Amino acid sequence: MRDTVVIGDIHGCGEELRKMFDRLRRWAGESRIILVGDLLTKGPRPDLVVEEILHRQQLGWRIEIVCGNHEPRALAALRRAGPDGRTNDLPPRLAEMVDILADADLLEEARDLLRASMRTPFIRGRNPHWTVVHAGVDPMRGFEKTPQRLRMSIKSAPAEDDWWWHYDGSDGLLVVGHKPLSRPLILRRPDGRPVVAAIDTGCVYGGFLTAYFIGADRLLMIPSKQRRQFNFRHRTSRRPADSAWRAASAVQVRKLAR
Ligand SMILES: [Mn+2]
Repeated sequence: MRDTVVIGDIHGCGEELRKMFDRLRRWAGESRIILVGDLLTKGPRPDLVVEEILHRQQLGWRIEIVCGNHEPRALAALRRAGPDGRTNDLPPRLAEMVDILADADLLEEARDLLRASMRTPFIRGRNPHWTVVHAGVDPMRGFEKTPQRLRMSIKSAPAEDDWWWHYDGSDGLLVVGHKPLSRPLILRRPDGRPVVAAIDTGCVYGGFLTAYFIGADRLLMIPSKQRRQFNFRHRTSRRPADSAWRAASAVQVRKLAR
């Protein structure tokens, strides 16, 4: 089966990524798999994330990585750590990531993956017209005029509307991660077509690792093995009355059969 499958923020959750890839085996040969960014930081198994991606690529899987806001940070830390993985002048969480990668002898491979992602600010396709980008767009400016820095990092303050309610839809379907939600959010146009798919479901905070199939308009969710944390904002803001979009109910977003 051919499709384009987008996987949300992994954040060092290697075991969950391995499960996801196992479940994607029947699509992998012909499909395009896009990781939405934020691969290695925060979580316990950045080494397994690197191994899994390389292993599947060696099997011929087409896996592409869009740059998240954590990619430049992680790459800078790896560069500073040098070939021996020195961590003395790094913040603790990045030092831990470097240590884990150094123990697994994957420093160079991790650097190569991050460098490749930095050359991929977003990925676009047709039928339907879609764009995968890490965080989103400034709805006032539209995709083209939103600076890349903001496309990688836009997030509403607690009292603000999330950007997706005010996005005008002119850049087609946007598939994004970055803001952890307790459930994936699919916004639909009045005719039912999807216009936003937000698929960071906080795997590293004990939520899920979520994949969205663009062609099939379906979700696949892998439960996290991480400790459940409740200190992240996990809901979208209320739908403003002037938004043209509706959040799809659970019935409207079908998951793939197991
Ligand atoms: Mn992010």
